[in-house]
Amino acid sequence: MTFPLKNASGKTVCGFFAALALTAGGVVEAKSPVKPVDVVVPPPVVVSAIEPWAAVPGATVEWTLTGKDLAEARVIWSEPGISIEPVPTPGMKSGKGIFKVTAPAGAALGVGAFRLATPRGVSNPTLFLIDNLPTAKGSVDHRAPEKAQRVTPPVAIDGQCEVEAIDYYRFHGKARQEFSAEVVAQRLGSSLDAVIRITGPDGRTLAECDDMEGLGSDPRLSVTLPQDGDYTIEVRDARYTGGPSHRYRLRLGAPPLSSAPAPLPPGILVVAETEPNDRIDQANNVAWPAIVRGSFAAAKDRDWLAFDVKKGESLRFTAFTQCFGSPALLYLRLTDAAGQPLVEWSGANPKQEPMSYTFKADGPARLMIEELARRGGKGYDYALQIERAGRDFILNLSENTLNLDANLTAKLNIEVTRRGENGPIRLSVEGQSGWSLSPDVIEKDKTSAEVTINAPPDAKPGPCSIKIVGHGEGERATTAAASTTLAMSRQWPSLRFPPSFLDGLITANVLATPVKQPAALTTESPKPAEPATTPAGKHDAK
Ligand SMILES: [Ca+2]
Ligand SMILES: [Ca+2]
Repeated sequence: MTFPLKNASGKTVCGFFAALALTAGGVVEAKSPVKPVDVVVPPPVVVSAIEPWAAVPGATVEWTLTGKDLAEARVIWSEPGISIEPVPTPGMKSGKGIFKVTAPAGAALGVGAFRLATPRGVSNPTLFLIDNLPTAKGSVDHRAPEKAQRVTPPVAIDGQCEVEAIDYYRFHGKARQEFSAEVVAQRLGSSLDAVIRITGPDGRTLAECDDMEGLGSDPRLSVTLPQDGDYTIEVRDARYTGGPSHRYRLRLGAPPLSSAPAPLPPGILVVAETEPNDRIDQANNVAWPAIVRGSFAAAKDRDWLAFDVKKGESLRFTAFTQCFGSPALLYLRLTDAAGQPLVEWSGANPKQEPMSYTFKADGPARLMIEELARRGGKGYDYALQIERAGRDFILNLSENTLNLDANLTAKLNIEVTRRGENGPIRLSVEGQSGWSLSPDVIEKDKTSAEVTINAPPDAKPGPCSIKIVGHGEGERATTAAASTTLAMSRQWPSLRFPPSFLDGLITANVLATPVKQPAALTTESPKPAEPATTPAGKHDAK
């Protein structure tokens, strides 16, 4: 529900799915970077590299994972549903693992994720690409123009930028050939802020790109090759930084990855704008609450909507564009039936609150939607949520991976953004019975809380999925599942829009044989353990 949300590095993150699935959908700034929780048991399983960094639809590939404690690791969850099976490899060190990866033929290209578990705990989510291109391994000695790695597009290359270095690739191109290149790095959680440049056979620059709108800091370029000959692609970091956290996947010669809008959750009325609707008298009728999906197929497109409102009613209009890869920014103008402006809104500032308005009279209203700079074309898509602007709140969690300690507990912080709802918020754990939080209420007016999650004494060992839900009090009480965009921003500080399918998902792990954690992990003075006999299901949201 927080969306967009500033993360610790000041970039914007967006929880599309969760934002749409719940009543909340506002633009909110986090109060402050969340203080790391001192006593959470760190995930023992960490994946630092995947080679190749992609699964291929309809094919099986073999991944080599590099990381920490990968012995006995198995994949407990993947999105989309991909088979990732360990290949027993006698003699392999625990820092490496081989996995056989099979993606369904129809899997959509884009970012996927998985989690590993070992008998010692579960990992954070790890990101990879679903990609239909074959992979060529990056050379380690191609950091000078004369050492450019020879490649044959269409192909993808997994590489890593080093400090103050440029990676060079060379391919043979034909005159009038349409050619595109893109780097997928930031979108997979890499620290690399990639820049790409293509030079022709004569050494002249044909195109250069640092950040492509809608792709965060990842670049993409498309050119028509002017002549037959050898072309050179350069990849570097915008600040010339580098190292193991600066990995990338370079896609050459294939159509760019789709920036199609993410699929929407069921249960919300989704309507598509229909042309012609460029004039106010052609407005599409919309019954709200709804999400309107639209696109600016050509420059200067303009979409008008019409809907009924009552005097005193407050509506909120939340725009979604760049969080799903669209380069568009929206400009909105709410008018009365005659076209007299009531309020205007521009998406130029990502930190801006969504547009909301309290109507002063009954009657039909109109909404004009434009691209901010009147741009258009393929991929200039948007979604616009229209809902009642009520009193509500947004919860955001510091953790999305909880390895429970010997007391069957783990700690986490909850940030609360109150949008007119200042009362107490009761907390519950959904997905498993008998789990609870202590304290289980965020007090009136409080905007943060440190809580302990408690598994019941008979909790089944192993990983499980849970959600944390907040319940307001009073007549028009709202309920909201907690977002985990803060946790994802901590794991991937450069990732501008964490995958929406991960938002709100928490994996908790109960050790088969709980082991007391070393005291050094806590900075607090020893306290009696929380009773493991917290009444089961006391606040189970059912
Ligand atoms: Ca860049
Ligand atoms: Ca239109």
